[in-house]
Amino acid sequence: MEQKFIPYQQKELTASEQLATSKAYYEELNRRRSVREFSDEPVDIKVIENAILAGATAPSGAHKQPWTFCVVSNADLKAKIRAAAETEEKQNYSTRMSDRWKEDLEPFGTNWEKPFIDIAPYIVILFKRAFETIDGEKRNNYYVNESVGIAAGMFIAAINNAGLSSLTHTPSPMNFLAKVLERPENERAYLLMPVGYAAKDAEVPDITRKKLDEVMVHYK
Ligand code: IYR
Repeated sequence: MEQKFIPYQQKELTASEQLATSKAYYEELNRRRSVREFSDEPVDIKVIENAILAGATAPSGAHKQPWTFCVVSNADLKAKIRAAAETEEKQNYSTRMSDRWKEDLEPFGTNWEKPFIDIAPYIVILFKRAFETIDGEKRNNYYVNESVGIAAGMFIAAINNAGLSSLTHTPSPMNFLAKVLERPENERAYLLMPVGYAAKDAEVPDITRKKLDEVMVHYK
């Protein structure tokens, strides 16, 4: 297939505008926190739709866009997902996770209970699409984990930008999600993200982020 090319119009900023906007954007993202206590306050579905559109602008291998964002607001489905997630997590915390792992998590106060799945107005389950079936032929997608990871990051940033909170939750194994949501065989659950307002009394651990010189190496 012949791909048509068109001129690209790059946004134009002066050097000082670049400095100011890059700093402001960093500060905006630096306010984001993973939240485990949500309010049940409703959120306009259009905000979620816009955040999904933002996530779905991510670059992807050969532009295959190998993602599906499933949005669950149905209470019965949320209850089913919570029950299945808690069953897996109970196993994780009691037998599957190493002592070192549990020690590392201890400061964050996580456990097998996942009430946020019922409480948050939306649960967004991001599926990666391992392959597409075209004319009855299975075609693998490319760099699926990388592509879907970037889409997740951009979605999370968009949710934060809209004044909402999210949590990246990875109950494992996650295959129950494809079953509960009756996803096609090419889709595998990648991340589960409750989305909504943080509870009024929500607390987050008092953590700091690595300094620039710990995360950046400049080869001049
Ligand atoms: N998936 C479990 C455990 C968990 C693991 C890590 I690493 C975290 O940063 C947080 C939680 C859970 O969601 O509780």
